[in-house]
Amino acid sequence: MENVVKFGRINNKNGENNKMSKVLVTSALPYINGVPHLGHMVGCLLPSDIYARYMRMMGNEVLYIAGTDEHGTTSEVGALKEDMNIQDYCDMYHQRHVQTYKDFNLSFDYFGRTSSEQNKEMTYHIFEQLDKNGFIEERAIKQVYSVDDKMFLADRYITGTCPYCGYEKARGDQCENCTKVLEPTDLINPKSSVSGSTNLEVRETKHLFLNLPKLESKLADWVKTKEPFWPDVAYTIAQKWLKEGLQARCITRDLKWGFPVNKEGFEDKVFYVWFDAPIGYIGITKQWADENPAERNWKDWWLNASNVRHVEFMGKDNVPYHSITFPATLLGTAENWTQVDYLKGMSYLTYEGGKFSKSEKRGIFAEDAIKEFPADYWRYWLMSNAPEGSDSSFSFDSFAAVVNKDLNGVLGNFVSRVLKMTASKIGEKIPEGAELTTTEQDLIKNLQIKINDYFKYMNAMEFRKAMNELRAIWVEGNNYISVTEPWTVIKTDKVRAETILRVCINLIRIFAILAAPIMPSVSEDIFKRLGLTANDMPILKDFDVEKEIKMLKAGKSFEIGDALFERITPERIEELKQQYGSKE
Ligand code: B3M
Ligand code: ZN
Repeated sequence: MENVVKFGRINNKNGENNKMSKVLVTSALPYINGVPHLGHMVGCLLPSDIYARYMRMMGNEVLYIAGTDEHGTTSEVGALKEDMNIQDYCDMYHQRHVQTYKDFNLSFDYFGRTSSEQNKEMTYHIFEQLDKNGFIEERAIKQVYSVDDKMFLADRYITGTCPYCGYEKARGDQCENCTKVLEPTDLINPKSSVSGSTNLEVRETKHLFLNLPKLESKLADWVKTKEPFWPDVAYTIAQKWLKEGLQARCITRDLKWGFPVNKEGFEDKVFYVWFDAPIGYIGITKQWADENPAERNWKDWWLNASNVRHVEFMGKDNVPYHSITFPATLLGTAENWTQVDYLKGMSYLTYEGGKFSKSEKRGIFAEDAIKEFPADYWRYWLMSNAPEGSDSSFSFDSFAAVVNKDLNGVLGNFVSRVLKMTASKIGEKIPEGAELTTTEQDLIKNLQIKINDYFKYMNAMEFRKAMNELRAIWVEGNNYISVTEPWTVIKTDKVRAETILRVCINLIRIFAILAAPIMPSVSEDIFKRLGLTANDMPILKDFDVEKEIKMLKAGKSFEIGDALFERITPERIEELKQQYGSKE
């Protein structure tokens, strides 16, 4: 079979180039309740950042947008549990999200909120269009009302005994034990998981539904056009949903926290969180545009926009919303909205073989992670072990092994060895030396192949493979210095030794450039040692090793600096395991 690497819209299956220069990158919007753990980081936030950085370095115009997903029962219940007013609760958590992402060096052009005025405006507009075009219908449904909590309960906030397997903590939407899908009314001895109250009633209430069946054929046609571009996982999920036939979806809720429905007779209800959350990508772009009037208009990215390639990152479970529900919502408006061109769905990260759990104090949360080690250590480990295709597991043993071996042992060691050797044998300046030999020509050839592969995988968002190439590129440096032995050569041929060290220092620069999307701080740090700034960062497109390896010229001074990475000791690993609740 032909080996096709899918490139989003850059190349289709036939390898045809259809490159566009405006790239709109979005990460699934993290729920506001609670703080993100490493699984959230690697599930959409970090890969989207790396892709956005890489696309910028490739010379594209990038808009990278995300924000907190603030509405819904989870927020109401979260605020209730922390005994806070919901607005204060959201403001506080929004700040914590912002701080954490800043600490992790996520390069959003704007990180907004789904609760913003702009998103409200956008949600109302899209709803009105859908209603006008006949895609909204009223239906009466039966829902569980908790008399003591004074609220309708979302299905998952009702627990009871599963009628199929007898599991006592089954939720109203699904039994975790036997995986049967349930209706809350199926549960034996149901109770509210908000207060534990059993004083529950089934009440009939009127709601609004998005008539997906009516949009189905239009949607199916649209999905079909994506076949050459979407990754197989996303395309298969979308096809499966279409094959099973779409159901109308309820887009309103009996809650207080959310956007009040802008339709007569429904003013006491709010839009369902999954209705306004994806619209949030657009609403948040408008927030950005309103605050940065000098930048482009939000419409240049979203409405009747030309040449925009929209790439979305999300956890696998979010794929149906992004490939079916949201695209159908936009199609139903009959307006020309930017739709998703490529969806990257990630699997899950487990913690030492189990689940991350805040309540059980198991797992390392992003806020704590950053206190233990610099962001780049996490960024590198997470992307090298990204749950692509299948789940992956975090363990401190693996983390320490990767930091010690790849970062400290290969990259860090090469940088310090080369700079120290040059400084002590020749001086803290790039040595003069002579012309390159066939040894260097071979090195250039090998590196060019590996670098092309690295770009190929980054384009295709195959991050684990990309990280393998990056590591292999660093190893080339170590191999080169082992084979050429400048420390021996210098005794008999100083000029040749200088040439080798000059090449090595140029390799350090190349390594820093290539690592920049993954480890931006380390990259900057290396640049500083070489007397370079962000302005010296080249555009990666058409990266030519032959040319790049000659960029740093003789006479330019450098600094050795401290070790780039710290070695993690076995004692430290044990401490971390203790502190963050590892099972062992
Ligand atoms: N907040 C679910 C999640 O974080 C949801 C994503 C919304 S994307 C529009 O997994
Ligand atoms: Zn069950």
